[in-house]
Amino acid sequence: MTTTALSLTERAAWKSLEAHYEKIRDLHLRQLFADDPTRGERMAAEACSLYLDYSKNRVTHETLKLLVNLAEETGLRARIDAMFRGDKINLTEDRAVLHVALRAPKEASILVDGENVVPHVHAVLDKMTDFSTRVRSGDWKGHTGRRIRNVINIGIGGSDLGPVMAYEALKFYSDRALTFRFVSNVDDTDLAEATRDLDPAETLFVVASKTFTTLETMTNAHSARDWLLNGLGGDAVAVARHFVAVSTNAAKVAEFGIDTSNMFEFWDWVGGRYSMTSAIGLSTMLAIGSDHFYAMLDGFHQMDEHFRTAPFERNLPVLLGLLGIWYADFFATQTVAVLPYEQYLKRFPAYLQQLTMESNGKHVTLDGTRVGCDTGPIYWGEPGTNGQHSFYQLIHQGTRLIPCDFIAFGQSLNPLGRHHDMLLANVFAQSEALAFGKTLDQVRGEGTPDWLAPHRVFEGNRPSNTILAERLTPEMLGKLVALYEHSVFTQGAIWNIDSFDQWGVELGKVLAQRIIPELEDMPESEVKHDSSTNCLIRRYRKLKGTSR
Ligand code: G6Q
Repeated sequence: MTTTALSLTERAAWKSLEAHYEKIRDLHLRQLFADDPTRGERMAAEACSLYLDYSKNRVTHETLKLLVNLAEETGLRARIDAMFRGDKINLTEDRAVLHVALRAPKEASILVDGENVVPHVHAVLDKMTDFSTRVRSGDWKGHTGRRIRNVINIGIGGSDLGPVMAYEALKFYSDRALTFRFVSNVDDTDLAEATRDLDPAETLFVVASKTFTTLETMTNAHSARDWLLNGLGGDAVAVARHFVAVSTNAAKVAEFGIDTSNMFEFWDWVGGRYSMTSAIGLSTMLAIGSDHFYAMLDGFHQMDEHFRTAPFERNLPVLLGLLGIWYADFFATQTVAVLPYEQYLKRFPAYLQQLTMESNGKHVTLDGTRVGCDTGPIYWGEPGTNGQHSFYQLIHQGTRLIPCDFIAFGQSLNPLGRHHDMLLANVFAQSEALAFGKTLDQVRGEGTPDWLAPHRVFEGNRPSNTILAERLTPEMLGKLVALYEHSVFTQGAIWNIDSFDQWGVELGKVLAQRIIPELEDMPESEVKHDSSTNCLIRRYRKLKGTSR
């Protein structure tokens, strides 16, 4: 058998990790820290002004060495090079994966099918800059001659989560004279609430859709157009001043009635969930301006370069990815909690859910065989300190092991007295409590009655990473997102799965298309699904009043 034919769990590096796991699985972080007083300093890495403390993980130096061996043996280096070179590493869709080209400097050259894509990227960025400057300055006027004061991004999935997350994360830097809303759900309420208090004469819609065929986005875009035309007297020429598109599909954009000179292009080598630095970021640029947007791109690029060039043992995304594999596949953990102690990052966990779970929620390897180990874990989280008063109980004292990523900044963007020290004291206290806990002896020593003592014990040995940086800037957000993008890449490469397709979202879409006419056009027709679906459809017909 050749090396490449080996499945992951047959590899020597994997087997060494299995044996090593048996040896250290019960080692307590208390012990590890007691044995090495410099652990907290040594088990940390810093790059691009991001500090990663990974010392509170259930690992030894040996563990890290073995994990790095695994990365090397599975060919991570070659996979990284293939991505940056523009190889078609998204095998099932036969596409290159080049979000890194979206933040490459002007002089860079990255070839797709023999053509340098970087000039195209910068041409679109120039066009976005010109447009956003005109909107922000009031030079771009609506149909009635009034300036734009409201921007509504209509998109879903990758065409929504990045823009929403970035808008929330960078609100501090945004133009507060403009109102931003994001409509994604086909639920009528989403669009109704987003438009209810706005004046159509001052509202710009950004229809963000790679394919320009997505059911939710197209339905919302058509209803938005109706809302606009109703408000502006029905003259269809108004659409040109109030709708722009972000898409790869010029034909569909024109069919919708948007002037393609108001279309901002991107390309099939940009995956939806990797698209926030493409024209999909138009709403972000409208909010924060082009200088801040370029600073964000620069942050992404710095982390891209770090990922591409740094040795694995000091490579932040690689370390984060490897630690994730250690827990998911050896400790059999099911989830990862992402806990930003920064209010502006409130949508970051939701964004990461798509990035991680759509990318690595796969059960077959690139060659189509079933994987031999668990792949992508479930990501979830909320900003701190709120979670401390709700679900942290389970992380501290429940029966499941939940690795946590704490994210915090040295400076608040809105300093208010003692708030920031209190916030940071809580991050440090949480990771300390998780790691070291409180023993029965300690609890008893505090005079706790015997019957109560077990309830007050914290076992500890609950792992976490802490990511610390100076302050949340556009550049820092870029670094942070790229850190996670590349940690997802690291894991996907080692699991040998296609992190860039999403076939799992297809079946539900197809079935919905089949059911829609059964609800709309043929309310009395016989339904031929399973008995549960039939029953639900009949009941819905009654509830909506189209059938008895
Ligand atoms: C992301 C996925 C998915 C996609 C949406 C929207 O990686 O591909 O979330 O972004 O389905 O697709 P459109 O941009 O084509 O409307």
